[in-house]
Amino acid sequence: KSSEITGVLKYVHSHYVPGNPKFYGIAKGRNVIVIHLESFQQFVINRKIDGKEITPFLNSLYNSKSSLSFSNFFNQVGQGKTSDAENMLETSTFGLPQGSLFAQLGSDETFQAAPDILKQQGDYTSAVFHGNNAAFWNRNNTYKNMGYNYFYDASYYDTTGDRATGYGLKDKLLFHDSIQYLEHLQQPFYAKYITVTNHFPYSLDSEDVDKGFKTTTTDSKLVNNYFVTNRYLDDSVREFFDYLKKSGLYDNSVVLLYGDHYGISDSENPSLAPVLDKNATNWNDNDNAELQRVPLIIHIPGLTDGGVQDQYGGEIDVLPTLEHLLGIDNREYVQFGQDLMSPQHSQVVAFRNGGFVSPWYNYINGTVYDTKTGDVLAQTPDLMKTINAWNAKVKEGLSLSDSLNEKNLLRFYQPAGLPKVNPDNYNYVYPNG
Ligand code: GP9
Ligand code: MN
Repeated sequence: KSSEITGVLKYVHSHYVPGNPKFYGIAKGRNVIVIHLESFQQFVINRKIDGKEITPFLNSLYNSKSSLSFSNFFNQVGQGKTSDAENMLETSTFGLPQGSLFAQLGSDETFQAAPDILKQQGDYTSAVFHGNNAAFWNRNNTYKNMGYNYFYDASYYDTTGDRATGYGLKDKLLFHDSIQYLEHLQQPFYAKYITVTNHFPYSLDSEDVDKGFKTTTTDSKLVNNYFVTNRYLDDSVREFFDYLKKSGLYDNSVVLLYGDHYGISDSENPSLAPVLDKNATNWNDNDNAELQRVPLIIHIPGLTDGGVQDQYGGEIDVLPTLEHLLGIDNREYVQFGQDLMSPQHSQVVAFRNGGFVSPWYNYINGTVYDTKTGDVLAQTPDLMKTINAWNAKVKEGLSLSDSLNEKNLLRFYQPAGLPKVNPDNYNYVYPNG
């Protein structure tokens, strides 16, 4: 047992990169607000339909000099979808090769997770706000093992009639109706909002459709409707920011927004292609891989020299990046990602199925593509020396993360200042549930 955790520690310690001194600690002590943008993809950012922006507010955050925004940031989820994204952001370990880690292991797992790290290192109080039932993705159990203080699920809100869609309370209502709970949180807090309205099948009540917005007319109803719920999500976030500014919370907070995974599936991508000015003929695996980009925007009010960052990275890298912005030393923690702002950060981004993308080559289902041109490359011995080395590194990370999680190896390793979370310390109440 102890020998297995030793192997993991050896990997993560040699993989660790120090923060960028220019950004280390710039958000120390601030509230952290995470906004999980359901099914929201990068191609929507700054895109216009008939000359009009789809998501003007999110674009303004993305383009702001007060944000660190990432143009080559990829989702890395597997079958656990939303829950895999959450797991990567909370722990900087990968989801499982099959199924959802939350569902399969979340009830008994030892985590080194963001809510507990921030509690131990910065006296943070933590909460999740979500308009669906607590048991979905086994969140009710998993969050206790992550050290979340509070979980405001659907039972805290009126979700009757047209106040909810398929996955729960509409986003505008989630942001609005949760203010009463947010205002009671002790500062600094770590608060996560998991939105739901921009979820497949992207249906919206007519009262929520922005009448001034005209969507696409592709042959895919799904694609056309996707942009309509994108706009609704954009409005929801804008309204929440209005509140943050009015209440004064804005100035002493960091707001981190990210898309969890694709909204348009591979099979619909050819219908999407013309909207992206791409050619749908000969559409291939590499085109689908390139569309796995999702936004990551770390908005830090007061920052004046942020802006769009072009380095490659993925969801596994968010926690180390955030820790360094908050001035938290993560050297002794078991994390598979690296600070995106560190010049030493690796730009080879693993997918859960073992493929990877990078600024130079994409390796998808055994085929090597030139990232810039999309051309299939001949697998010469010279090229394959590089590809095989990266492939081995990617596989090593995934398989060590899997053995860490599947064998619950963090039971055997508590670094100084981070004692094991006791889930019995957390008791979530579900008032109307
Ligand atoms: C449900 C929501 C959706 O509560 O988070 O999860 P997904 O279907 O995207 O995995
Ligand atoms: Mn999701």
